[in-house]
Amino acid sequence: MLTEEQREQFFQVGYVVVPHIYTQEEMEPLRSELSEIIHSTAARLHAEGKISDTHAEEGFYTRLTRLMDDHPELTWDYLRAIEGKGGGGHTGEAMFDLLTHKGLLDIMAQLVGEEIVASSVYRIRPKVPGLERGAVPWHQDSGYFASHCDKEMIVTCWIPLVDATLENGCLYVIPKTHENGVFAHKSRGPSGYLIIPDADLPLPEAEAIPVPVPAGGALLLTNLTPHCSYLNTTDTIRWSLDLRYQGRGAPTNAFQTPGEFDLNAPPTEIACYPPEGDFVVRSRRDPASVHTYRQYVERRAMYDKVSLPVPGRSWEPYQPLVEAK
Ligand SMILES: O=C(O)CCC(=O)C(=O)O
Repeated sequence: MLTEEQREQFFQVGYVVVPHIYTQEEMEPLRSELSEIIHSTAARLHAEGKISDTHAEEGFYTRLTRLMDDHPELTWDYLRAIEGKGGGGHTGEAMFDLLTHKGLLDIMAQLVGEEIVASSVYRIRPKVPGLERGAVPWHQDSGYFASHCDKEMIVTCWIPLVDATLENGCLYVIPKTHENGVFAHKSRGPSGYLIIPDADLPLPEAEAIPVPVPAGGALLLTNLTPHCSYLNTTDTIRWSLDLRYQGRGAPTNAFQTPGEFDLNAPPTEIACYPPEGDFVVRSRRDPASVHTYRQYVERRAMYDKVSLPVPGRSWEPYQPLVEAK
């Protein structure tokens, strides 16, 4: 549970670090699930004649690096396999166990109340040394959500599976800037990230704070807290999860099918991120509404098959400033 001081820091400063949520043993099944995905992807690429060495002798913190070093053009084959197809995300049982971990949900209840919906926007990030996509530019998570949700609280739980340090690419935050709404984001193109350009950052970047987090601990952020991360300069992979939770009062599609999506519905009925399926992880009022593992997998798969628009937000393309000669 959060202390009163930690809870206060979260709401007043926009972030807080909780040093222990998952034990090493609790994280191990997900590591195994991900290792198996890497193994089967490498085996498939080998069978297709695309790679000659599957680096089977390497472990969880180095194997992807070797595979990507050999064949950078296959980077997305691995990333897609790990992240899950389309909007579905990885839906292994170990992932579900971490998403619904009692200790984590007890903390979420302190921030969003006892009726908790897991945002479908959760990610698994293997920040491979030197991988350009590993560096995530300044943004607020609300930059990715529909604008009618800007005033809702959606908590990001950023959880490293290894100690996150300055060297391997921990997150940076800008404290006390989460009460000023959503800053202008720009789009970096179809596969790229959103970015708040330097000139629009609420503080000089130099005043941002790096936030190291021990393995299994969490950095909790509001959806309006600006954050970013830089390249991993070590020789091992910085694995992390980012999970998101909201109260049931915030717009959600946890009780809809993609076929029921209606762009003209009242905003309260349009999920903050409609292309993916939210799911209920705790309800004191209606325990029967909590999605089981099988229901969660079905919901995620259902949304995988469709492509729904995010209403009300279209950011301009990003034009980097070109220095005058
Ligand atoms: O893991 C990272 O490096 C970036 C994560 C992030 O930006 C997020 O969770 O919103």
